[in-house]
Amino acid sequence: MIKLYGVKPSNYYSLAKAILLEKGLAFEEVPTPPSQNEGFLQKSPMGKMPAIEVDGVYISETLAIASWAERAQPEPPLLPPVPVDAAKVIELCCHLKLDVELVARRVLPAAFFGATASDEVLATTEADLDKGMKAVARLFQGSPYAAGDSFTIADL
Ligand SMILES: N[C@@H](CCC(=O)N[C@@H](CS)C(=O)NCC(=O)O)C(=O)O
Repeated sequence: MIKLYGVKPSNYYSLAKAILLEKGLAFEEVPTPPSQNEGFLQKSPMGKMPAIEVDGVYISETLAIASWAERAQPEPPLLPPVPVDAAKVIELCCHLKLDVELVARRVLPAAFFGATASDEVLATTEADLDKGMKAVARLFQGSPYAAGDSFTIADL
């Protein structure tokens, strides 16, 4: 049985869970907060969630989990069959993760948890986010790689 480590408020945990659900793979959720404890670092080397366990092997990073799931359970596909199209879906995922989500994350504590962000952090985040959103918008123009006829990892 596949095990999914992490906790529900995490968007990345939800992403891994959605992949497993879409694939119809049976799994057990093991509530585990992110941690720098040795035990968790063996599952996820940065101490981040999610991680999954497959036959005693731990996999962290949601794109790695998606890559494993696509091969372990090809149906329903979450990547297009044509290699260049599959690469474009992954490209879109990378820009969403690295240039939008990871940038916006800088100000999440201020947005949701009562922390304060300096004017400098707010200004650089806004500028970087604008750039990231424009990059994603370019990839979306006329693109079948997300919000198209077939459901892909980029939709998730
Ligand atoms: N690149 C990672 C990101 C995972 C991630 O950032 N997880 C957050 C929760 S949403 C986390 O565990 N944060 C705790 C920490 O950074 O120590 C992935 O795609 O799985």
